[in-house]
Amino acid sequence: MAINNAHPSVKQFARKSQLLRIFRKLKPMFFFLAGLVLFPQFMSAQWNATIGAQSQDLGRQGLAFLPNEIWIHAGDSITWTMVPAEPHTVTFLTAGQVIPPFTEGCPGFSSGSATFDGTTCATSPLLFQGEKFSVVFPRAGNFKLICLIHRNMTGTMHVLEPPESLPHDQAFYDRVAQEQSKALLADEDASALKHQHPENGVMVGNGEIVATGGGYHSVSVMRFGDPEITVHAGDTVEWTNEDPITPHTVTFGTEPQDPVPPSSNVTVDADNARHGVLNSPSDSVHSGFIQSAPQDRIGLEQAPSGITRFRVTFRKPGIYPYICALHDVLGMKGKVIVLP
Ligand SMILES: [Cu+2]
Repeated sequence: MAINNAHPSVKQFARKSQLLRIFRKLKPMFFFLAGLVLFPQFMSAQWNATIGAQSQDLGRQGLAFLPNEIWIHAGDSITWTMVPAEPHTVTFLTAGQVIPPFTEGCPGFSSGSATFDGTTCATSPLLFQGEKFSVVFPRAGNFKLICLIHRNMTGTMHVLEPPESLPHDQAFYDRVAQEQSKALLADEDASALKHQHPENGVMVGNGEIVATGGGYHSVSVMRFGDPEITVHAGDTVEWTNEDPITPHTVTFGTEPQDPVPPSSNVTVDADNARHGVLNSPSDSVHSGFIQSAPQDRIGLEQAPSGITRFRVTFRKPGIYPYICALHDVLGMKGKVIVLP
């Protein structure tokens, strides 16, 4: 039928049915767009954040969720990407849950992604450089984020109901992450040079805790202050950990299976410092964890003072290499040269 020559009502009908056909074709798209306008909660967003920062020589580690405070809508997800060589976890415990050891998870681990609404804990396994972990937050709430390995590495995720507006966009968080990462790595207070040490004294790491509105960051210098020190036979060298949280070890010879306790040939001096004696460069001695005391909290039993010092007396000349059993992969190694 030639529509142009047809009766007006026939033309109208043809146009209507044409429109109807177009509408039918576009109907799914139309309802989808209308749905997004009327119910924005169905349009879940995906946010990005990073974990950790490090200096080029790996010696300075920013132990931090960057940024550590993010506002999102219920239904949104956040993907964390690992920057440093030092491993971390992305962990959301339930309110009041006792922090479990990282080897056990909370208990167990989610691989790749998890959902967290505050009722059941969720944790990634140890995450290594370049790995990602995503968490979907289906319900509104304010949720604390922790790393199971590092104390004072915390954050807060604010999950809001969709009618509430979000204060920041992804570009803001990217900028904050970059600035905080730079600030942590540039922190001058966490510097070996600022601290005075007695003769034959070696600093074993150093660090600082930084608070933000969302929680804590910390920076740790994973290095021996004087990586090479020269003494004489009969001298004693003293190592002191000045990091507020990170444990380190001073390990000569064979590395023990469990790095936490000292080796059996270590005694304790009157001032609570651990002490070992080496008769030859082929002997082994291990400090165990030397670490500052955990932070005290009112209402909880006070923590005992930390065991932060380790001394070694060198009986014979020689070259004595040593490592921190926890951070040697980051380059935390030293050497004692013992002259006659
Ligand atoms: Cu260490």
